[in-house]
This record gives sequence, structure tokens and C-alpha cells, in this order.
Amino acid sequence: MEINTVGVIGLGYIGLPTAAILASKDVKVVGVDVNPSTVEAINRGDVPFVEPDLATFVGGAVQHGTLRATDRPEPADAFIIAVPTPFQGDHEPDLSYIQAAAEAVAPVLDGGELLILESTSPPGATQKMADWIIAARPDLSLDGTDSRPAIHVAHCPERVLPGRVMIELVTNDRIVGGLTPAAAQFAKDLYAVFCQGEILLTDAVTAEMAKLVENSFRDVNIAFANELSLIADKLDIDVWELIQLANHHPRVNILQPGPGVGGHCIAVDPWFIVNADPEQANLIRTAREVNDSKPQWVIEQIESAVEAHDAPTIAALGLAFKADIDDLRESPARKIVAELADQNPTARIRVVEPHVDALPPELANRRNIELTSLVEATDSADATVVLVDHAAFKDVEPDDLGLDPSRVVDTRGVWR
Ligand code: SAJ
Repeated sequence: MEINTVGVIGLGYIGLPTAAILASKDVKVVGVDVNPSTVEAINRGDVPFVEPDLATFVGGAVQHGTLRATDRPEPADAFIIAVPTPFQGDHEPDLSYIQAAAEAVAPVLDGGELLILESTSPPGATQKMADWIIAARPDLSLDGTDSRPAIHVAHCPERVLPGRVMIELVTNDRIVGGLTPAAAQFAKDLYAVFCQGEILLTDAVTAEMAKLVENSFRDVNIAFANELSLIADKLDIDVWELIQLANHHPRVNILQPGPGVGGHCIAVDPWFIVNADPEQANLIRTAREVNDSKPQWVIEQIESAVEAHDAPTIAALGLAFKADIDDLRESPARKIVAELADQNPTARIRVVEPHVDALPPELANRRNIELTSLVEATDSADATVVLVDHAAFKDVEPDDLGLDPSRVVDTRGVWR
């Protein structure tokens, strides 16, 4: 199958880098997004969020004429759908963005196109997407066994790490699951345009599960570390030393505890497995619950460190969901600061986040929270809580800040 034009539906953290890297290989890419400011920014050659090297790729491709953005799909040889799949209600996957994308693409199909779902999806979502397209276009088919022309549908989950997206898009191995073997092969040919890793073929449901399983594996292992941190606290031992010692065993590799699990994937994807098989997915559900309950435990630790003060000053170091990035979305640190302020209205909270210039709205609105420098925040604070292991904090000695170790709650072990 010859692919000269690709429509990328959804120009977010995954869609835009994928569109830009394809366009850098001289594929003609039309990106589609429902947000007019995203479309305008990209057509100016700008990037609406921070990701190393992405701006260079987007700016270059727009200038070269291989990438442009618009608000509705146009005919193309292949489509990549990279829209959000959040959960709703009691952790039920919300496929409405996939359905909207399928229904937007259906009218521009001629038959013969390749359609790839990249969004992280619960088992069966790729088949559902195909069914929505065929429902809108009963003149097309999924296998071409009758006189109706076939469309080729596959799932290829993204696996790139925020902060390293432009590198990992090229170097990571990819899993491609086709609704048919032909669809998988066509999708492999498209990814081979920019991916230097291995491209492994399977069916769509196995590919969907592979992505969910990868993130659940990490979630379960982080939950193990978080549970150990609670047990170590009760036994009055240092969890960081404990993990370091245990990891000397050749077959043990315990991850690091923290204030909870953030980001848009690891805290969400395991629920898709729980939802698909609630009776069996006990370990996966419990791990989610352990990680989700960690922020409240951290709040209690801070409260007990300042219980002698009526109107304590608390320095909170870090708001991002992990080290050395500016991404504050779904961050346990942000949640901890907000809840701490709510539960302790007389406390003054000085937040240090070297990667942003302003507090997010729900924190900026509170009179008892302010964004300050590290030195200002820790100066005569009644307690200091480390919420993110940014290099900017690791590089400082607590002694230089005049910190009393008994008044530090170090959720990331940066100063041990
Ligand atoms: N965390 C810990 N302790 C650890 C490791 C991480 O508390 O030892 C926390 C982090 O601080 C953060 C959260 O877990 O709050 C998630 O961070 P992460 O670096 O583990 O992962 P993400 O969310 O940035 O990206 C993950 C990656 N998946 C895996 O490593 C299996 C990435 O490859 C995926 O592409 C991405 O999810 C995604 O989009 O699904």
C-alpha cells in the first residue's frame, strides 16, 4: 500500500509529535484538532506545549509545507487517531472522543485507507472504532470479502515517555495489532518510515492489552514501593536504605516511593483492565488504591510535623508530576498542596516550582498559597515537604538552607 498523505486526528502530546515526525520524512500530513487555538498555533509553526525538540520539528515541517493543521478531516491514504481516552464515573473508559473521531473521518473515506488507533484503549476499542466507521459508511467493509471496498484498521499504542518523546518515537519498539493481518502489515510499513525500533505484529486486542499491561506493571511496582514506605515509617527504618540494600539482590529491583502516582497514563490505564475483568484484577485494583491513598498519608505526615503551631508556615517543594518537567497535570504534589491548604486554613504554604512562573488556577485562587524561591520558602518554615525530586532540590544541601531534619517530610528521598 502506498501512503503519501496521512491525517492525524488529535494534535496533543502524542498526535502532534507523530504528525511532525512523519512530516519530517516528507509524508504530507494534515493534522486535525477541534481546538482552534491549537490549529492556529501549529499553522504558525508554534507548539502549544513544552516537549524538547518538538518545536524544531513542527516549525521545520510547517515551513517545508509537509505539515498543516485544520479543524476537520480531509481525504488521505492513512489516518492516525490520537485522541484522549479518559475514564468517567466509576472508572469506566470514556470512548466518546474515539467515536467522535471515527464519525468525523467516515465521510471522507473512499475505501482502501488505513486507520490506526493510537489512543490508549480498553480491550475491544479498536473493533468498536471500526464498527462506528462501518455504521456510518455501510458501503465499506473491514475485510473486503464481498463487493464492498475494505478499510484496514489497526491499533498501535504509543509508549513514549514525556520529556523524551522525539527520541523515543524513533528508538522504541512498537506493537501493532491489526483487525486483519493485512491491516497490521500496512501499519507496520507506515511506522517504519520513522521508527528504528522493532515493529512487532499481533492482533488488535493483544496490542490494546500490551499497552495497559506495561503501565499496570509499573503501577503495581510503584505501589509496592509506596506500601513499603508506610511499613518502614511504622517500623522506624529508612525506606530508601531498605530498598537500596534489597536491590543488591541480583533478581530484585524495587522502584522508588513517592507522594503518589501522577501523569495521564499510569494512574488511568490499570482501571481499564480492572473494568474489563473486575473479578480477577484484584492485585491491579489494590495497587491503584495504594497509590491513590498515598497523598492523604503525606498530608497527615505534614500535619503531624506542624501540630505544635497554630498558624504554621509550610514550604512545599515541587508541583510537577515527576522530576525535571513542567507538566503539572494529574500531579499528586498539586493535589497535596490544595488539600493541605483546604484542611489547614490558618497555614501559609510557600510553593517552590522552578519550572513554572505562575501557580495553577486552583492554587493561585487561595490566599494562603504563594509561589516563591527555594530560599524564601524554607526561611523559618515550620515544616518543609519535598514533593518532587527536581535536580534543583537535589543539588542543594538541607544544611545550607538551615533545615532541621525533624521538620522535613521528604517523600522522594532527595536529601537522605
Ligand atoms: N513514580 C514513582 N516511583 C517510581 C517511578 C515513577 O513514584 O519509581 C511516579 C512518578 O513520579 C510519576 C508517575 O509515577 O508521578 C509516572 O511516572 P513515570 O515516569 O513512571 O511514567 P509516565 O507517566 O511519565 O510515562 C509512562 C511510561 N510507561 C512506562 O514506563 C511503562 C511511558 O513509557 C508511557 O508511554 C506513558 O506512561 C504513557 O503515555 O502511557
